[in-house]
Amino acid sequence: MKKKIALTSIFKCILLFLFIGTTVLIGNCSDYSSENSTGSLLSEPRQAGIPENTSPFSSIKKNDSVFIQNIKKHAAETKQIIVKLTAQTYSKMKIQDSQTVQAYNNALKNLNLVEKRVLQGRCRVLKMQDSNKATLYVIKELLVSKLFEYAQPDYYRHIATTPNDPSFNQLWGMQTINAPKAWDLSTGSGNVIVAVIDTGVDYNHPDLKNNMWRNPSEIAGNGIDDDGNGYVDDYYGINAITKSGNPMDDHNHGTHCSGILGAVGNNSVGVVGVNWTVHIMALKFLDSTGNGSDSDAITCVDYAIANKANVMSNSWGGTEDSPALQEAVARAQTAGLLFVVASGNSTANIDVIPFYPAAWTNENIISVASIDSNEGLSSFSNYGPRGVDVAAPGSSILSTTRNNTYGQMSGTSMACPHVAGLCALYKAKNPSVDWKAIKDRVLGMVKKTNSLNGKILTGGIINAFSTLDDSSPTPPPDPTPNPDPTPNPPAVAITAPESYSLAMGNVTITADANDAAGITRVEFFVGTTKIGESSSAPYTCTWNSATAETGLQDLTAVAYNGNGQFTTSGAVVVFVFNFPDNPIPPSPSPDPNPDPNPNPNPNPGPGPMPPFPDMPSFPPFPEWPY
Ligand SMILES: [Ca+2]
Ligand SMILES: [Ca+2]
Ligand SMILES: [Ca+2]
Repeated sequence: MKKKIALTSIFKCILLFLFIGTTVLIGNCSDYSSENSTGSLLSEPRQAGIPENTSPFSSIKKNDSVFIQNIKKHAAETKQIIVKLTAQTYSKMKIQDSQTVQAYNNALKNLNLVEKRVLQGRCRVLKMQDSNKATLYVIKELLVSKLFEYAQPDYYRHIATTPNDPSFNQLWGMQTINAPKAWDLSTGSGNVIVAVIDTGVDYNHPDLKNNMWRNPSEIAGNGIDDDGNGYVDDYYGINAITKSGNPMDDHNHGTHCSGILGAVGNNSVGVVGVNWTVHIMALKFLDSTGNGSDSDAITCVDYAIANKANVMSNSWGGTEDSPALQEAVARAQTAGLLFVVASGNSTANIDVIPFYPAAWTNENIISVASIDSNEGLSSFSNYGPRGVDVAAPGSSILSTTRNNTYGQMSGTSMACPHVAGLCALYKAKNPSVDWKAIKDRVLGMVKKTNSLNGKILTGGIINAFSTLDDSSPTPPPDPTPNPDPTPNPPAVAITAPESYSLAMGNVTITADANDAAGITRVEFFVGTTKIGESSSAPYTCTWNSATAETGLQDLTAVAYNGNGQFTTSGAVVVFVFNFPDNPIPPSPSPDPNPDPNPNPNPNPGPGPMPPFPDMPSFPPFPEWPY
C-alpha cells in the first residue's frame, strides 16, 4: 500500500498554481481573480441544529475585519461552495424536521446562497448570489451554524497538458509501451467501459464514433429523459456544466485523451488507441478553457458509477484539497471502479507539493507520470516515490482532435489515458478481474528504468504486452520497491479534524504514522508553532484553538523514525473562530418548559437584521498570469 505524504499550505498551493497548467489551448483564467469582501450576517442566532452556547454571532461584527484580513490572502475564490451536512442535520432534513429545514433555509437566505445541486454523500452545492462576497467568509458563516460537517470552496480543476514540442516522432508511444505485441493477445472489447472525465468528446469523430458508449436505457434525440436519470438524451454521456445530455467537446483535450485510449483500430483511418475496441463514456465537466469545478467533477464520477463504467480516465487536477471530491473517489472504489489520474505538469514531487486527485491515498487511484521518447521523465512531469505509481508516454502524442482532425499534445494528461487504456485492455482479456487485480497487474508488470528508479513508486513504464501475457506471473511485491541508497522516511497523515471544518475551543488532532524502522515521535504544528507531541499510537494532541489567530490555520504533523529521518504531513486547513478579546457570551439556558404543542408554522423570527456598514474593502487581486 502506498503512502503519500504532503507538505503544503494553501499559501504554497496558490503560489504553485502560478507554475501549473500551461497549455496550448487554455485561455485566460479570469475565474481566479478575487474580489472585495463585504460582511453579511446570519440574523437568527439560535435555530434548530445549532447547539446552545456556540452561537457567536453577536461578536462577529467587531472581528470581521480581523477575519477578512486573514483570509484575503487566500485568493482561490469561487462563487460556489460544497457543504456536507452533519449526520444529525441530514437525518432531520430527511424527515422534514421543520426547525432544521428552517435553520438551513435561513442560513442560505441570510448568506444570499441558493442550493444548486444535491450530491451523493450528504453533500450539496450552494451558489453564491452576491459576487461581492468572499467565498471563504461565507464558508466561515456556514460553519458557525453547526449544520455542516465541512464547507469547502467548489474549487476549479484544470487540464494537465503543456505546449507541444513538434520535434518528436509522433508515433513512438504505442511502441514504447509494447502495445503492438500486446495486440496479438487482445485488441479490446466493447464490454469494457472507460469514462473519460474531461472537456467532452467529439463523438462524431470517424476514429471514435464506433467506440463510443451508448446509454442502453436512453433513446437518442427524442427529447425525452427515457431512463429518468435527470438528463435528456444522455446517449454518449453528459455535460455536467449545463446538466445536459450532450457531452460534445468544445476544447479538444477530451477528444485527444479518448483517441489515446480508444481510437478505432484497423479502420484505415487516422490513429489507433491502446484499445482498438472499447466503449468510451463521455463525461464533460471541463469547459472550453480547460477549467471545471469540483462539484461538476463529482457529478461525473457519480454518473460513471451509476452507469457501470469500469475505469475512469482523469487528465486534470489542482493543488487544493477537496474532501467532497475525494469522497466521490472513495464511492467509485466501493463500486469497483479504477480512478486513473494525471500526476500534473509542474516538475514537482507531489509527495511534498500535492496535486489532487493524484496525491490522495485512495487505493483505487493510479497516478501517472509522463515520459518522453527517450524513456526519461518528461521535463514537465510531476513525480513522487509514494504518490505517483507508473509512467507512460506523454510528450508529443498524436491523437484525435475535434471535427475529424488529428493533432499533437503533451502532458501527464496524455500519459494518463495510456494507462487507463491498458487497464481496459487487461479487463477485456480477463473479464472477471476486479479493480484491485487490474491495478496490481499493471503496476506489477512495468518495465523498470534507471531514470525512474526512486522517482515513482514502481520505478517503471507500463508494459502492455507483459501485462496481457499470462505466461509471465505477476512478480510478488518488491520488498524494496524504492532501492534508494537512503531508507524511506516515515509516512504520516493527519486523520482528524477534517479539512474545511470549524475549530473552536479544544480540538483533538490525530495522526496516522508508520515506518519500517519504527516511529519514535510525532510532533504537531499549527502554522509554524509546535503545539505538542506524542510518542505512541494513536498519535494525538489537544490544541486549544483559542490561542490561535482567527481565520484559516494549517495543521501539520511531523513524524520521526528510528533512523532520525522525518516527514511532514499534508496540511489540514481549519477555520479558527475564537475571539479571546471578545469572548462569546453564553446563550440563555434552554427553556425549562418547552411548549408541548409547538406551532407547526413557527414565526420565522425577527426579519433580517439591518445592514451593517460596509466591511473594509481590499484592492482586487491581480489576474492570474496566464
Ligand atoms: Ca436520461
Ligand atoms: Ca431520450
Ligand atoms: Ca483508426
